[in-house]
Amino acid sequence: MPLENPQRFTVTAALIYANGPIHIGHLAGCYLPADIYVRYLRSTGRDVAFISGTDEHGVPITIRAKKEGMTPQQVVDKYYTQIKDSFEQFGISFDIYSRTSNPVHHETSQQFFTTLYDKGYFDEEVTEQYFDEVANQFLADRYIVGTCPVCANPNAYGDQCERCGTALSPNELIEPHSTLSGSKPVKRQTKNWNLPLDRMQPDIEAYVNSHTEWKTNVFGQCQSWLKEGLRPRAMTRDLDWGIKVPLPDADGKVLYVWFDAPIGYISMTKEWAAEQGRDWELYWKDQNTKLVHFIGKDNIVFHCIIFPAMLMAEGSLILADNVPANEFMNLEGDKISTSRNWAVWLHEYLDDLPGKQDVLRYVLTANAPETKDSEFTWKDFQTRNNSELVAILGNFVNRAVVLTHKFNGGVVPGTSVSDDETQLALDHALLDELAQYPDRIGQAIEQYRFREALGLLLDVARLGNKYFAETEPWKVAKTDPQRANTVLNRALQIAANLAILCEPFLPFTAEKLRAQLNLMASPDRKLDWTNAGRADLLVEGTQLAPAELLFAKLEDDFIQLQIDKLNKTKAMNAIDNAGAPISGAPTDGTPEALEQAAETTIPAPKDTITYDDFVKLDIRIGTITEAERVPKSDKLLKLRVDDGMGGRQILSGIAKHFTPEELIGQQVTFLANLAPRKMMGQESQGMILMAEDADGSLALLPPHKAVWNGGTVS
Ligand code: B3M
Ligand code: ZN
Repeated sequence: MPLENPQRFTVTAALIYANGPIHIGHLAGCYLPADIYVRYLRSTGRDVAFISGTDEHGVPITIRAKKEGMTPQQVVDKYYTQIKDSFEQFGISFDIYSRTSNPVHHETSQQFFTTLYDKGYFDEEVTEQYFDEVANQFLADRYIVGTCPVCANPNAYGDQCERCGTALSPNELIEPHSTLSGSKPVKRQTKNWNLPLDRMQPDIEAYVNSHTEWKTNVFGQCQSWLKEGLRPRAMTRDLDWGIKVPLPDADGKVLYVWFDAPIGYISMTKEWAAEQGRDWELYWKDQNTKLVHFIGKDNIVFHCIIFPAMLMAEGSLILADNVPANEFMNLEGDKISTSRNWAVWLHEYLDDLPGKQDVLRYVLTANAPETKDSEFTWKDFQTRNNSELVAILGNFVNRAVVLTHKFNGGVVPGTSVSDDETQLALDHALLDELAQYPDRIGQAIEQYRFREALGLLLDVARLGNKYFAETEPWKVAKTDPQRANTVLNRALQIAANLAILCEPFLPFTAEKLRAQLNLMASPDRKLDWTNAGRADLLVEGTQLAPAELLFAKLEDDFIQLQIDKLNKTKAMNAIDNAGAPISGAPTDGTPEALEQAAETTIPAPKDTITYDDFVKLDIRIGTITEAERVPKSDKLLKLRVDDGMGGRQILSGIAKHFTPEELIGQQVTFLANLAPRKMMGQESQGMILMAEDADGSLALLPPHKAVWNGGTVS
C-alpha cells in the first residue's frame, strides 16, 4: 500500500556504471524526473535525502578497462569524476553523489551479506562454470561468445543474444569461446551462494501486489516475472573485481554486482548522514519514510523483486513505496547506443550549448519516456525552445518586466480596487486560477507525471499572456494609469509565482527570474511551494533589475550544426561497418568488435558469378527529367529518365525515401536491359540502382562527375 502523506523521503536515482560518460537518455530516463521530484518535495518543506552515485563493480567495468587499456580502478576514477561533473552542471541536486568503491560501502555490503548468511538465507550450490585456462579465470557470462541457438548469430553473449533479444545462459551457446583469450573454455566446478527467490516468491508477490498504484509498465513487468516463477539467484561471482565475499572458503569470489549496488543506496545514505550529523536509520528504518527508486526500465526486476527480497531477508529495513521507472528515449529515429556513439553526450552539450542546461531539462521533460519510448530530435528541441520557452514563458516575463520599466520606472506598482465590474471579475478569475496551479502541478509531480506537470507550468505563463491580451496595459497606461498599475502588479505576481513553480524543472531559470524580479523571501513569505499561488509575493515598491531575456531563439544554422554532427557519426559508423566483419565471419573477439558485430550485420555475400554473367548487365547513366507518384501506390514513383536514346519510363519503389521534387535533375545509375514489366498498370523499362545504408535508408548512385546520358558502366 502506498504511504499516506509521508513527511520524510529517501529518494534514490540509479547508480550508473562508472564505465562511460552520460547522455540525454540517462538524464531523461531517471535523473531529471528524480531531481524534479526532490526539488518539489524540498519546496513543500518535506525532509528528503536524495541519494545517488556510481556503480563501480561488475563485468561492465572490467570490460571497459580492457577496451581502454586501463585498470578497472583507473576506469572508475575517470568516469566517476566526469559523471559527477555532468550531473552538477545540469543542476541535479543530489544530497550526496558517492561511489560503491568507498570503504563504508564495502563494509555495509559485507555486513549485509553476513546477516543473510547468519540467518541461513543462502543456499550453497556447486555448479559447473566455464573457465578460461589460458587467462586462468572463470568467465562471466559476458566474456563468453558463441552462436545463438535461436537465430544463429555467431556473436551471441553468454547472457543474451543482442540480435534476437533472447536471454541465454552460457550453456546454450553453440561453440562457445572466451573473449579474453579466444580459447575454448572448459567446465570447472565452483561454489556460490544463492538467494532462494523461489521460496521467497509468496512474500515478494504480496509486496508487489500491494502496489497496484505503480506505473503500468513497472507493475506489468513484475507480474510477468512472478508468473514465470522466480528462480534462485547466485549472490556471489567468480571474479577478481568487486567486494570480497566475507567467508573463509570464498577465495577469488566477489559479491554479485546486483547484490552490492542497491545496498549502495544505504551505504551512501550513511555517508551523507555522517557528514550532516543526522541519523541514517530514520531514512531506512522508519515505517513513515517513503522510499522511492528512480530507474530506467532495464533495472526494474532488480529494484522491484531482487532488492526487496534482500531487504525482506535482512529484516530491519523499509521497502520501496514506488519505483517510477521510465522507458527509453531514442535519438533521431534510432536507439541511443554508446558503442555506435549515437547519443547526445552531456559533456559535449555543455561545450556546444553553454548556459542552456534548462533548455535541455525542459525538452527532455516535455518529451520524457514516461509511458512509452520517446524520441529526441534537434528539430523538436529547436521548436520547443522557440515556440514554448521563448514565445510563451520568456515572452510573458519579459513583457511584465519591460512594461514595468516603461510605465513605472521599474518599480513594482501597488494595486487599486477597480469600480469596473468586468475588470473586477477578470482579476478575480485570474487570481483564482493562479491559486490553483501549485496544487495541480504538485499533484502531477507526486504521481510521477512530470510531462503533465511541466505542461501546467507553461499554462501559468499562458495565463499571464492571456491576461495581458485581455487588459492591454500598454494602452490603458495612457488613459487609466491606476488600472495599468494594477494589471502590472498582477502580472508581476504571476512572474514571481513562476519563479517558485519553475524551480524543480528549470532551476537556472528560476534563479535568473528571482534576480530579475529582485524577489526576496521574508519570515512570513518563504519563497517555496507552501506560498506559491499567493498574489503578494512581490512587495510593492520593489525595484526590478533591468529586463533580460530568459531564453534566446535558436536559429536553423545553429541546430544544423548538431544535426551535422550526428550525420557525421552516422557516416563514420557506415565506414566502420563496411570494414567490420560480415555476418557469419568470426570477429577479433574484442568486446568492441563483438558489440559492433552484434548491433550491425552486413548482408551476407552472394554466390560468385563469372565475368560472362556480369557483362550481360547493361548498366548506364541517365538523368531523371520527370518524377511523379503513381496513384494508389504509397511505394511507387514514375520516373522519366533521359537515357541518351530518346528517354524511357522507369517505375521505382522508392516513394517512401524520396519526394518527386528531389529526384528531378539527378543523374542516376540504372539497369537498362531488364525485361520490361508492368506495375500498377504501367510499364517499367529498367531499374534505378540504389545503395542501402545500415539504417535502411537509400542513396542514389550518381557518377562522381557529370557523365553524358546513356554512358555505360562497366
Ligand atoms: N549499474 C545498471 C546501470 O548502470 C546498474 C544500476 C545499479 S542501480 C543500484 O544501468
Ligand atoms: Zn539470437
